[in-house]
Amino acid sequence: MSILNPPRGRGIVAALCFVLLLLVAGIAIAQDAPPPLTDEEMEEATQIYFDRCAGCHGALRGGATGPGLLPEATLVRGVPYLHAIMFGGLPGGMPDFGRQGFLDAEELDLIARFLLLDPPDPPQISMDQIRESWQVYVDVEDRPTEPQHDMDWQDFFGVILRDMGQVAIVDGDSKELVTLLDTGYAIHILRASQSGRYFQSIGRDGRASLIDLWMDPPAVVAEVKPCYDARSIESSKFAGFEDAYAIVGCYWPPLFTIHDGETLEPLKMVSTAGYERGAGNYVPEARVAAIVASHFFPEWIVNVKESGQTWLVDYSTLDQPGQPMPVTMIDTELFLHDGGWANHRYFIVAANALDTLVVIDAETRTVAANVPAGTIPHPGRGANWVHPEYGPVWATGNLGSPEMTVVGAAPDTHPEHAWQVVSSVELPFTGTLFNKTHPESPWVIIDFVMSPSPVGAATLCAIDKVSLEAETCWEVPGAQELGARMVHIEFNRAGTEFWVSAWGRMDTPTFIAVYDAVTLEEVARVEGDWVRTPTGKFNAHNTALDIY
Ligand code: DHE
Repeated sequence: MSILNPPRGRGIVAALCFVLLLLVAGIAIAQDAPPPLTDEEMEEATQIYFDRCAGCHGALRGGATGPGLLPEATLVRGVPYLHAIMFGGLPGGMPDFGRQGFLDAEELDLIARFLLLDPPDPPQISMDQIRESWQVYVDVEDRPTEPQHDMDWQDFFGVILRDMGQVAIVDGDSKELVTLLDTGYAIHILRASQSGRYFQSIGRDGRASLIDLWMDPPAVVAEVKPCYDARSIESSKFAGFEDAYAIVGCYWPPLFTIHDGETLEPLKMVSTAGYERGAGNYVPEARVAAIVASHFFPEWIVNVKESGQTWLVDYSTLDQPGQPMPVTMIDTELFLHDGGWANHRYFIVAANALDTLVVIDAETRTVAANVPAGTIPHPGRGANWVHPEYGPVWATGNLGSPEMTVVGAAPDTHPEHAWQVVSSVELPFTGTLFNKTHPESPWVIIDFVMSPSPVGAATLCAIDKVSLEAETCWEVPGAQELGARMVHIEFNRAGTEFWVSAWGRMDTPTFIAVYDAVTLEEVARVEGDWVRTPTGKFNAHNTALDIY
């Protein structure tokens, strides 16, 4: 294990010079008339854009996490500029698609030319289409009434194999593969039902799958595809409604759908297109970002990115035909993205492009505070612990600045620190996507997966929960050699170990590194031919009970 002292200042200066050069070059090579694309090129470019770019820049290219890419912005830059940015990436989180080998020179050129044209209209969807996509593979009455195997299913990890379109169920104890399941394209997240029995997965292609962990082996028991592009899924968790419903949050079309929790039967679809908070501009592409299930009311907290609103969607009347489904809209902030519970009461969501955290009090159903974070905060779900001086705190990493932002999170017991940044922990790299902790570990572990430096992307840091310093950072052996980035931390049920994925290319198996949660020694590697493009991992127990 080694402490790293990378030349951060020099890296930033070099990156700024690169951008400056490109800007100058962009002005020099600006072009007026967009070059034509054939029908085949248009089809290919639309698909690549949808798969690789729409998440950050929007299907309609209006911008959100990344800048808008409409012709008025792209024409003044020109093809070589756009090509260079897509090849090499940018420090604020723009991936280096070319350097990583995800897009070749021809594809980069095609996308650059595509970006000079008006965006094509993406397709809409109807309830009939959603119903047609719905499949129940194992009827509820044919499912087991108790676990059919002896393994500790509450300590199962659902591991996303992103580009394989698969979820691996891995035993947290033996670290053996239990089963491999086919799911949607580029699976994004898993969530667990309140009982922990079911994992729900959502793919970028909008395909939602329900995985029953009690079956031997665990299996996909139902599927539905309510949209073409999605990032979020959650189940109902309020007492009396455990496992009863599921909600899917879509990017395109911009909507959410509600499903039966045990069959995924589609019950409702609600558009989120609407008017932006404040300015009141109409936003046709107001996408659904993070969703969490309240424990205070039978409702989901649904964040609508481009209109800057948080909707409280009440599911208590869904089983009463003819009754209204109340939706309460709160004006919050533009560009809401990901977030998690603080102190099990406050949902903190990053308005990432505004460098702000919005705190929503789930008990009073109001905005408790807006907190300034670092540059482009990206919490995943964040990290919770009790600090001896500041009391309960919650922390996020930042994509664009080398720091972890720690926020006081207990207005009742520590009002003087509540919703204040009590520490900005200095880190060696930018590019953080995720941090995580567990009550049993003295550390908050943080990644730098989007660091433009290969060393940074292969590095993890452990931050002492008391001193609030990055006590130790280490480059994970073997990651760089495999061209892999260390991403997403998850603890086991007991909190004695944490797992981190080495996210590499589809053609090469990588590994998941397992560390002792106290000594930080690497204790195991999950390996095998099946370990390809692992990203997020979700422990059934910790995910069901929001332990992070
Ligand atoms: Fe994610 C969470 C959106 C890129 C892995 N990601 C989320 C959430 C949103 C989101 C809205 C919160 C869901 C919730 O809690 O309900 N992610 C986006 C994007 O729009 C973005 C920036 C670009 C895109 O095209 O998708 C994006 N995300 C990525 C990645 O590149 C990652 C690393 C790998 C991948 O899947 O492509 C990635 N995102 C994750 C993971 C989580 C996540 C693992 C859940 C973290 C957790 O611990 O809960």
